[in-house]
Amino acid sequence: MNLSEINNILEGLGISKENPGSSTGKEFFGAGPKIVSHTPINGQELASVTQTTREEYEAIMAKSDEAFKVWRTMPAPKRGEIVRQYGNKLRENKDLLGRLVSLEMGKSLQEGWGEVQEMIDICDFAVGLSRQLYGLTMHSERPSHRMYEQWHPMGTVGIISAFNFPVAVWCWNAAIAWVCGDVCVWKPSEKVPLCGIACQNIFNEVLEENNLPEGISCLVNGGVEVGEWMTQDKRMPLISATGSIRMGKIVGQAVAARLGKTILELGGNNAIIISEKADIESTLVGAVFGAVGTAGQRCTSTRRLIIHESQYDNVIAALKKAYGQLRIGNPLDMNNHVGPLIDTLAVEQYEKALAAIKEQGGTMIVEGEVLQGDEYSSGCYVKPCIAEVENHYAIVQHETFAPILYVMKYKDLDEAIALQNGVPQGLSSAIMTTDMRESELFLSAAGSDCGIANVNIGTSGAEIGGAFGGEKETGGGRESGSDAWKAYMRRQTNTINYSKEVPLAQGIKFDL
Ligand code: UN1
Repeated sequence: MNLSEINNILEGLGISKENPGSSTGKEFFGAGPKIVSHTPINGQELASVTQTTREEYEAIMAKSDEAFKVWRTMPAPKRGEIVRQYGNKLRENKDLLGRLVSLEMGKSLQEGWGEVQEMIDICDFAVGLSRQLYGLTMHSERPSHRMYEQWHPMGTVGIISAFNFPVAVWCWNAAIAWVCGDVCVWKPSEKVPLCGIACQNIFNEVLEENNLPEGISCLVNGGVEVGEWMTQDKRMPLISATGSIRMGKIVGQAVAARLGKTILELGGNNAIIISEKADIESTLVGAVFGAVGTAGQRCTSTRRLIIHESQYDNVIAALKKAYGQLRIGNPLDMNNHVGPLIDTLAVEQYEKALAAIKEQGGTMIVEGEVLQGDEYSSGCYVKPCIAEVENHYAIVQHETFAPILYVMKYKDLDEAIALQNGVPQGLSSAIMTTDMRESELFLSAAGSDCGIANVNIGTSGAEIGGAFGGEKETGGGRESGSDAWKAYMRRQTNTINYSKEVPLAQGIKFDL
């Protein structure tokens, strides 16, 4: 990677060296202090954005409120048309935006492009959805009465996204919220602010070409303080937040205190059960990609393998071999499997976790280390590692956002399911088996307690068509496909009387 390549990516997406970080859609403004973005690839400074000030935030909220009044009355399929245009612009910008994601976040180029593909796919999904925001019709108990329900837009949706999916997760929320008639204010992670500028730039073009009011898509930047303005703001009926469980508890409580709504996508502690009836060859791909892909920084990353005792030695030998072949380095180089962690703080967490594993009684099967040398000059590269542990260790119960894979043995499937469920988080889970009885038990009410439960594929790499999210400390929110859209709208029940009589419900008599 060289400087001219970086400049081409930034320039191509309309990003300058110093970017105002607040936008209502018409233009950018910014008087606040700078947030400087560095690439974890080699530590180089990329560009800066300004932090949103309170005055700017107020201006944005005023514009989003105005825009909502227009946007909510536009027919949903017309809103879908705007989202279709945005999706098309993403198609045109897929290469550059994917590169920026890799550059700023450090994930592999394929995964950077994959994220933009997810954005395009959710736009397509949202376009179709814009003609399908269906309500139900019910039979009234009263004669000549009709009952039905309809879904109305809610207002301004606050979106707080995490560094690990700098563009896709915002778009899952925004594309659906827009067709639902909501307007959005997005606070990207302060670790990847340039991705936010790029997405907003692309949206601003659509806004201008369609002569739409500013405020449909707004951008704010900053840390905890800006997040707090949002969570405490009664003008935001819904906050959708992705991040750590710690953050989610703070956001959830702040929004609940004003009886607002939340969609929370928090940590995972995802396990794959590898049964004695597993096809080991295909199991390995899902398990290794799940554990080391994105350097273990997905909510859906595979953290634990629960392996049948009869397969244990086999699987461990195959894992050791696979880990020995992993190429770690610049994620823009397509030959590498594993890129850097997001920053040196994440590296510290990784080191702390390694120490905790040993302290709590774990045994390293593949040792971890922080990599040194020219190629690793950012200090953000770590070696994926594997530890044999017991499920109850505090460190195993906790999500470390790094490529650390825990392995443990089981004898019978009930025990394996209990181990899989025996953590505070409940996002993604999988079983590798060719036995139908095993897979059905895993998917039954007595099986996995997670929001996502897969058979013969790993825990990561969910498609946009399904509802994405998890139970327990993962927060309970659902985003993306299926009927996740309902969380972005308010439901209204309507009863219409087309007779001259006024029969009361439950047969109550009230004669005047
Ligand atoms: C996340 O890790 O925050 O299932 C989202 C996956 C992706 C989304 C992950 N489609 O791995």
